[in-house]
Amino acid sequence: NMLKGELVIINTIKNPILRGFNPDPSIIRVEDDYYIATSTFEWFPGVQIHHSRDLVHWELLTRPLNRVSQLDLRGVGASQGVWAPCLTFHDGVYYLLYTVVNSFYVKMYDTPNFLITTTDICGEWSEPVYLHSYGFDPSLFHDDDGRKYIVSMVTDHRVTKRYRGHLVIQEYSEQEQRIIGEPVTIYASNDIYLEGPHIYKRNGYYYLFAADTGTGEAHGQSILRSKELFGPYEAYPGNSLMTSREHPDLLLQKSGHGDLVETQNGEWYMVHLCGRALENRTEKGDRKYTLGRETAMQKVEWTPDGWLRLSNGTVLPDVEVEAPDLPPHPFPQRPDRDDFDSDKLDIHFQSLRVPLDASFYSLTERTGYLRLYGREGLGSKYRQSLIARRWQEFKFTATTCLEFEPTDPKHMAGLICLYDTQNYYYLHVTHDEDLGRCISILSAVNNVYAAPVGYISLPEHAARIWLRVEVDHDKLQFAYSTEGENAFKPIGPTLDASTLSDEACNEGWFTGSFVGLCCQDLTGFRKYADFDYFEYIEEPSS
Ligand code: 6LW
Repeated sequence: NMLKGELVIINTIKNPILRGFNPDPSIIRVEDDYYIATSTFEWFPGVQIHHSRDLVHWELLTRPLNRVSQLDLRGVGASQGVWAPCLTFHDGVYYLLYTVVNSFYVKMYDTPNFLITTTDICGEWSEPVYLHSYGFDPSLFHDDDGRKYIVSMVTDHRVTKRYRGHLVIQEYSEQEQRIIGEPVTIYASNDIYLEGPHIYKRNGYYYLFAADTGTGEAHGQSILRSKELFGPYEAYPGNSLMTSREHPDLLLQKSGHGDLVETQNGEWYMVHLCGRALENRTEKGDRKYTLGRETAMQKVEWTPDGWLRLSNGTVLPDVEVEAPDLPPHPFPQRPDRDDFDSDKLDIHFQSLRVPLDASFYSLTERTGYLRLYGREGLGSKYRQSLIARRWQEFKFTATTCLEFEPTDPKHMAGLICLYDTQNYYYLHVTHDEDLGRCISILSAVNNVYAAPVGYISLPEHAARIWLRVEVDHDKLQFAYSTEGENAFKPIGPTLDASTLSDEACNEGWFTGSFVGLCCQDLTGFRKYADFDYFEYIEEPSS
């Protein structure tokens, strides 16, 4: 870092650049602007797009799949939904390809792939064009002659019994809005499994850039090349050009699933997914990743013989990476507290599978409050009244204050830490036949439910109840107050936050943990809760 008078200019990229659940990054540059798209699975709106002008500072800009006509995830399971977007830009048009996984547990995976376009990345995107259901991780390549090709990863065992997965390429007709080419296999191997493919053309070579060896701790990034688009592709000597698989001590584990970008000044960078384990270890082991898979960036360079390598001269991803020669472009700091004064929900919130039903929430019925009308239970894969944001650091505190007058045990509202429909810790206000209005914790660990403190009655005069959660690595502690923000007292035991992780959750393993607000009313009488604010304060890890 350089010190210039009072102003500190940060000229280092600090990884991960997109913290918390932000996997499968795909990057483009459009003149001086950089955009990264990441996967969102069962969370709505679909696909996160972050923006930067210096590769150091990033801001969440938009989520393109924001209408039910484009994306309706009702019924999809945990970690299904939107996988691995591919963002490209050509002749003034932004193209986004993605998979919507409906089932992934049978031999015939149901993985329809779609394409949407726009000329304004922050504006409305088109309705989806259906491509095929032939595998996943589709990527669009715009060849110099104007033809377009889609390369995807195919795992259908009916097609080839010999391979766990292979990569196929097919021509796409923009005019006809459909695939027109027969699939041609451009990579197949029984040893190294490739996915998340992208094709680039440079100095007479087609490069096939793909993730290798799954998305866990053995993950890596491979590169192959050919003079012909349809191959044969020759592999980079030594295989993975980046991996942390032999180095469980590195901060950035699971590194792979990369995409490349060239700056205005001819420097090259690779974005890739990574994971930070709850505990740093020197040997491999059963480690948990509560923050899910995140996005990092490395500096790369082309060798004289036309291969790509990390600029640090190794295959290991760095935490601190030399920033490009671009003017610093920081974004304004976001407030920690959302007072719900706007008539729109803050961009950091997402809902499950579909948008909140307009008739089941309001930011205007009571000024300065989020009113959530109770809806389906937390196990529902259909219409929940729930908004949440990602955990982005190992240590954070989230606080809310609500007003809620439940009159039935099936009325609940409160503060939730959750991974999916089977894994959460829920501090909530509810009604008990003996105690009246009361507070309790519901915990779900792989569908096994517990109420670690039972029901604690709340004083009748207390209209406002403050709820708080403090997470510190694998420790999760709830607290509440009926006397204002300075009178919190812990409630319940310290809970095990590591159960909310990719590794611990049985149904899904691709997302990451969230914290948020929700309300249930199974009686159908639309009991509502008024939330005055939501505050999320994290402690950056070193
Ligand atoms: C992604 C694919 C993968 O689409 O995980 O393990 C999927 N492989 O590349 C979700 O991130």
